[in-house]
Amino acid sequence: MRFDVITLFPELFGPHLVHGVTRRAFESGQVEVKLWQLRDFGDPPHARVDDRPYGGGPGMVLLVEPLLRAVAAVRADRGDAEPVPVVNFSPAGQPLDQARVGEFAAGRGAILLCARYEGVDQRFIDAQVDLELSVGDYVLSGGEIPALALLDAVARLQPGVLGDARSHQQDSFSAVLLDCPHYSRPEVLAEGGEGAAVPPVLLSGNHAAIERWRRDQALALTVERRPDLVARAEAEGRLGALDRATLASRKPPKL
Ligand code: 4F9
Repeated sequence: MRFDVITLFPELFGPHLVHGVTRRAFESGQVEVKLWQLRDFGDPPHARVDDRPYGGGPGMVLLVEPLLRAVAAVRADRGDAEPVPVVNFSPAGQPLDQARVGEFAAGRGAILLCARYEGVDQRFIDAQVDLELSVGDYVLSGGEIPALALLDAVARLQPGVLGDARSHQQDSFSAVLLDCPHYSRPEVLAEGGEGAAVPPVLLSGNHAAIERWRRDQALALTVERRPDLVARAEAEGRLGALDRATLASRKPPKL
C-alpha cells in the first residue's frame, strides 16, 4: 500500500521511517510513504500556502488552491483507477482506533493531509476530504504527529514486521481490552518490598492457568481504567462465561 503525506514539515517523518521495528515495513515497500511539500504547490510569487481568515481572528488558514493542486498532483502520480481516500487529522474527527487501523492495513493506502485544527479552508474539506480522524481530545500544532501515529500502527500490522505472529493476536485482543501486566528477570527484586516478586502463576508452567490469569488481569485493569471498553466488548459478544464470572466478582484476581 502507499501513503502520500502532504505537509509543510516533511523532515518530521524521516527518523520514524528509518528506525525501529516498523522500519522493516517501510524498507521492504510493504508500506510505501511518499512525502509532498505543500509549499511546492503554493501561490506565486512567494509560494504562499496560507492567509488570514475572513471575518478576522487569530491564526492563518491553509488556502484551498494549493491544497487542490497538491491533491491533484498526488492523484496523477499515483495513477489509481480507484481513488484512495483523503484523510485530514482533526480533534473534530472520528477517533482512530485499532479497528480503523486494521482497515487501513488491509487497504491500498490514503492521502494524508497534515494541517492544523481550525486551519483549513472549509471548502477544501467539503470538496476533497473523505475522512477526518482524531488521535485524542487535545490540540497539537499540526497533523504530522497524528499521521505518524497512523503510519506506525499500520506498519506494525504488516506480515513479518513484528516477527512473531502471536503479537498480532495479542493486538486484536488488546484492541478490545487493555493489556495485562508483563514480567521478566529477575524473579525477585533484591529491594523493593511489595510487588518485588513475579506473580507465581507465571512461573508455574501451567499454560491454561497463565492464560486465564492474564485474561483476568486484563479484564480487571480495563474495568478500572476503561469501563467503556468492557461495555463495548460485552455488547459485541466478545466476553466468555469465565470473563463474566470474573467481572461479577469484581475483585482483581490474587497474584
Ligand atoms: C488532530 C489533534 C488529530 C488530535 C490537528 C492540531 C489533531 C490536531 N487529533 N491538532 N491540528
